[in-house]
Amino acid sequence: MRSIRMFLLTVTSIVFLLNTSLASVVINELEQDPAGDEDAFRTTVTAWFELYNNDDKDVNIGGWSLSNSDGRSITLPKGTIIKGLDYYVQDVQPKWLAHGGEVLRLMDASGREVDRTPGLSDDEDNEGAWTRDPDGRDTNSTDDWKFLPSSRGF
Ligand SMILES: [Ca+2]
Ligand SMILES: [Ca+2]
Ligand SMILES: [Ca+2]
Repeated sequence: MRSIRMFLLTVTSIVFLLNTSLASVVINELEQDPAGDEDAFRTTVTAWFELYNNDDKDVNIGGWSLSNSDGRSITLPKGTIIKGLDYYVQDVQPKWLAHGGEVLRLMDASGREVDRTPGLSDDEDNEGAWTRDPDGRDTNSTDDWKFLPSSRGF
């Protein structure tokens, strides 16, 4: 019995490791609360997030989707390519990213979750943004993330 359990544990670990190593594209940065009043009439404030490709090969992220902590999601247009070791920025409606405790999730075209952020909060109304530091760092730890001056698209 014990050896079967050990075997299953090992298989589970290997599958987990394979899954994590396959996820070359990660959510890399979030600007939840840019400078400016999101609630102003005809506000021009734009929230955004940035993806980063940890692999040196291009990845087709068309049909991939992102879900916010409200359960709303957006789908990236068909044919969207993120180049190797490069960035992809997507603007979203003001407050689409919650200012408090946002958990953003990234799903591939088959709906499989490939990345998620820890709960991140930004209500400073300035250019500070949460980012992986260095870019793309993914050890499944909150220590991967730092609140730094935004680096949109780089
Ligand atoms: Ca900010
Ligand atoms: Ca703001
Ligand atoms: Ca950046």
